Amino acid sequence: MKRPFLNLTTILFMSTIALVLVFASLETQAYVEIGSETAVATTPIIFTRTQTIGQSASYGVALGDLDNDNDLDAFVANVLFETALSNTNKVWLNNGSGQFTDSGQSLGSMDSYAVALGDLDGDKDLDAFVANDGENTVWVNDGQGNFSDSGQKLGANNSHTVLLADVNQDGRLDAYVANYGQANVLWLNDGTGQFRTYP
Ligand SMILES: [Ca+2]
Ligand SMILES: [Ca+2]
Ligand SMILES: [Ca+2]
Ligand SMILES: [Ca+2]
Repeated sequence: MKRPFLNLTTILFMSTIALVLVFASLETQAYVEIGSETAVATTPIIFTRTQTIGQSASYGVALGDLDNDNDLDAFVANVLFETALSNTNKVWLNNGSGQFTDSGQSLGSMDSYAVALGDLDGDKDLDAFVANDGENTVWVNDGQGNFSDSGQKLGANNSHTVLLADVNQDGRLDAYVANYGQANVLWLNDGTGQFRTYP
């Protein structure tokens, strides 16, 4: 009787070899992909200095489209450092290519350490909550990047930073203010940009 060309042992041996080759292929492919990611990750990221912006003692900055022209502008929080420097906060407008010009506004005269941008009054433009050494202030945007003082004087602490988030899930941005050497304060927004402490 003629023996089959491939017996069971041969088939098992060849299957094992095939599996080894498949896994070797997968491993090689994975190595190449990981190698590619490594190559991307090690590509140097180079920043180029293009512009000096203002000459104040600045402690904080937030970026957002303040004048609704689809580019990111800057709201800068300043403190009084030397008499030659202004401590008023500044709004710098982007020309769309990353070049900033002074909007000409001088917003407040307190020592400001931080600013957070968000639509605090629900009219679709970005307003500003400024953390000061003293009372915190809220600045309302007219939609063109021009800000006016809401008149609120929130707390009297040495506030160093502020974050905006809807902490009580009512659809309105609230403010978490971090104070230096004093208790931090949570301010709840009534939806019109008016804040009260919690609870
Ligand atoms: Ca803009
Ligand atoms: Ca607004
Ligand atoms: Ca507004
Ligand atoms: Ca809220």
